[in-house]
Amino acid sequence: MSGAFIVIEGLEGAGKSTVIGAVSEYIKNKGHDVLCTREPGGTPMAEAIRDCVKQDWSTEEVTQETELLLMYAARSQLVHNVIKPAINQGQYVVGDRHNLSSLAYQGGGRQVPDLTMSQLKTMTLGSFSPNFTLYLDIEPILGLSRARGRGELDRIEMAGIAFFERARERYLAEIKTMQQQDAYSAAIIDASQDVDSVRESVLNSLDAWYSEFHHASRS
Ligand code: T5A
Repeated sequence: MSGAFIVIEGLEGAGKSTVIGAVSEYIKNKGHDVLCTREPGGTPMAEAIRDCVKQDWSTEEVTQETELLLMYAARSQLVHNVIKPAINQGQYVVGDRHNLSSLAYQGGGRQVPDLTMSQLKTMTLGSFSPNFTLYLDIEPILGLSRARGRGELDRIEMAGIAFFERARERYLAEIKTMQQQDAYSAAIIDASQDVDSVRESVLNSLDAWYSEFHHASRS
């Protein structure tokens, strides 16, 4: 039996890492093996790319093309070497970020043209896409203040507020399109709530998706 790919998305400080444990726990309780991944990262090479994209290169400008290509290089390594093999073995993969992050940050935030985004996606992932996306929606000001409370901001987190407003707008637009194509493919969670309420909303949405997914894969 094939597994599934569940992705948690959202801006900085939305609470993705905070809810990932609850998502994994839910899936394990349903009797499945779970593998958690993060992007960029998740293989030795992709983790090296993560360090590279997050660090501040001070005097050297990181071009938006470099940033974009590094994100897709890391994703290609992870999907090919880890995610697809795990799903084929029946595991449920829970991803902290995936392709939607690139659409939001590089497509929306950095304003990389749509054609470039879709060409790169097709080249590296083909038709591969998550079974379910949980988008934790938060105003950038609140998310960034949470991220700041956690420690120093990295290179991407230091982009201006307008960058994150554009990223959020793109997230919301993409999620809307996904839901129009398949109502069960994605859910929006109000991430400005307290931790317990966010967790509860996440689990309710996950439960609705799981019932539908399980039902569809049995019939
Ligand atoms: N990126 C990534 C791209 O530009 N393009 C891409 O294609 C990809 C894949 C990744 C960076 O790379 C960029 C996006 C990022 O800038 P990262 O370290 O993985 O770097 O960054 P984030 O995923 O954004 O990690 P964060 O830790 O900032 O966000 P999380 O995981 O959403 O937030 P979390 O859970 O760590 O929480 C942050 C703080 O808030 C508190 C937590 O305790 C923690 O202190 N918190 C709450 N406080 C109050 N109420 C709640 N509901 C809370 N939930 C969490």
